[in-house]
Amino acid sequence: MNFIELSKLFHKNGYVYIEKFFSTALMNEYQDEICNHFKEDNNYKHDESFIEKSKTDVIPWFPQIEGREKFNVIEKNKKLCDLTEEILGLGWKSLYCMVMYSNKSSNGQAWHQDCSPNDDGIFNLNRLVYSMDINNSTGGEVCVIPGSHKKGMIPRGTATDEIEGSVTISPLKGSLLLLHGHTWHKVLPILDNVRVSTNYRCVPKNTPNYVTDVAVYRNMLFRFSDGKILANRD
Ligand SMILES: O=C(O)CCC(=O)C(=O)O
Ligand SMILES: [Fe+2]
Repeated sequence: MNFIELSKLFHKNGYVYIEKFFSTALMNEYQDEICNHFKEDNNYKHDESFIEKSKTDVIPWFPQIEGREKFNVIEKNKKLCDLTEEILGLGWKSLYCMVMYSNKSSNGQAWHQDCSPNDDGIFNLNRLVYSMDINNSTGGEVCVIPGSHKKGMIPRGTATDEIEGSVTISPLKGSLLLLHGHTWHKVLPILDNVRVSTNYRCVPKNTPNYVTDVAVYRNMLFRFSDGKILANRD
């Protein structure tokens, strides 16, 4: 695995997808821990108006805040840290680990950017870890627009309008998707399975911790900290 080449691909396309980054044994441990947690609590944490307007049907969980130490293993993984440094440079920092859980037959996530693209240098990096296979029978594949991290704000439209040039990624168990926060991306509807992904978000040096507080959807700007629609775009 050549980290310099992977970093070049990331900066060119706004994402890079790598299979077999993590062992199956580790992925099984993650998947079990996550599924056990959601067996007890799979209520939506976002309010109804956000779910309706964003067409985002996902339940976030921040296990490290609850002291779940297993989730430190990937954050400290040397290979992941070295690749992150190759991409973001010295002085990058972890933000948090966010598990995303979706029930069967739920909507996935509409097209969005995780943060405002107004300043090229201010962005988050999603380090998405997949502890299960995701494909066209489970649903929940990830769609990205290559190079869109350099194209400014995602075009206005309804939450679900299609965008030309989309590439669909079907992540395998053990894979890693590094995704620039300005890249236009979405998650397809979930079919006959629950869907789990774990995101180790991080940022380059001198980036504010709240960088992902306002996400950009085709139909609105949404602020998570107080659950407010900051602007309508449709
Ligand atoms: O769960 C995924 O595959 C992608 C989720 C996403 O949009 C994100 O973490 O920013
Ligand atoms: Fe996202």
